[in-house]
Amino acid sequence: MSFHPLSALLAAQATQTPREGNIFFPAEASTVARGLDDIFYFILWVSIVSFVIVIAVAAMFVLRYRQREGHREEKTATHGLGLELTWTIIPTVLMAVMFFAGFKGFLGLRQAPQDAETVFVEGQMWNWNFRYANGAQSQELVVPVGRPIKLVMSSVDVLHSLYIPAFRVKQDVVPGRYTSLWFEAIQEGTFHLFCTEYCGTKHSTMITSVRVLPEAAYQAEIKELANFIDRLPPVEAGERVFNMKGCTQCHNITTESRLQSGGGPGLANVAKLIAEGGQQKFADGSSVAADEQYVRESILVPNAKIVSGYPAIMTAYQGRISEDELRVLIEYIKSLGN
Ligand code: HEC
Ligand SMILES: [Cu+2]
Repeated sequence: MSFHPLSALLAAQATQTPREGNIFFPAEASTVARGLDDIFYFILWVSIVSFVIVIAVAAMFVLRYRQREGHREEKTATHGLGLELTWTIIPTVLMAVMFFAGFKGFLGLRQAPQDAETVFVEGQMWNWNFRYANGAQSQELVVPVGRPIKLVMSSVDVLHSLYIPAFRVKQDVVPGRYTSLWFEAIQEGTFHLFCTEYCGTKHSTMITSVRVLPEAAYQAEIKELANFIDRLPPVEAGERVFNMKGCTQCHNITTESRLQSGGGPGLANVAKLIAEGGQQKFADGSSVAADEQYVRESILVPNAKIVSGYPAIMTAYQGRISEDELRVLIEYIKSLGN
């Protein structure tokens, strides 16, 4: 508590206005962004100045003391106490400032404030799903401005990593455990949120937005997002579930296949089969009547029957989708045949 210069430096950071975006960084849109950027610029400038000094002195020595006619090695001093203290103490102080500022910033990033609101995040190849305290779900992250939010994150398949550049926060999302991060947005607007850990063919499409809204608009938005299954007609509600659960990453809603880009069959095919009372054919040569039960199984346990000509890459939704969601989703898929 008595490290005054540093406390002053850090306190000054907290009260300064956030910068606009520039060549290095997007706009500073969270409470921690300004402080983290200041440390970055501090380290950057220390590196630039030291680089110039070291190179300039080295170049000067190379020129001045090079071997040439009429010059011989002279006896010189072996020590220069003043010089040695200078080049030890100054870098040590600079390093200490970097360490303490960085360490304090790191602790601040790890410790979510007590009153932070929790939003659960589920990462999946290749989609994000956000769940709010009132039961709402969304595919874009919606948050209020000026209030701390804690993301508690897990993955249903492989390692992902959630990154919001404008907030300067990033954290791995790991199957089989929770990781978390927190932030407080200080600016309304829409910012990028994406996966920054290579997670398969369509990793680069695992991108969405964070929408920062005023408190009242945020409350209205998550209220609208909750209980939509009870409010909307099944097909409309089903379309929302379809978008939210990442189905769009691998399926067209027409008859067109996505096999070429690592996806699955166009879902209008199965819809047409259901409408005609047809059979779906599978990789092992068997077939089954296309109906609600088949679609249900295809979603919950996709590998039970593999559609002929496709790889078994669809992740199982068993345990990750409610009966209500499943019901409207199936209604929506059936409607694609029209
Ligand atoms: C990672 C890519 C991927 C995602 C995400 C995905 N699927 Fe699939 N899906 C496939 C593939 C590939 C097949 C074909 C192989 C098979 O039968 O498992 C398939 C098959 C299906 C079938 C059977 C289609 C037919 O013609 O018989 C249905 C229905 C289906 N998916 C629905 C969904 C729904 C609904 C979602 C979202 C909740 C979803 N899928 C998410 C890749 C995916
Ligand atoms: Cu990912």
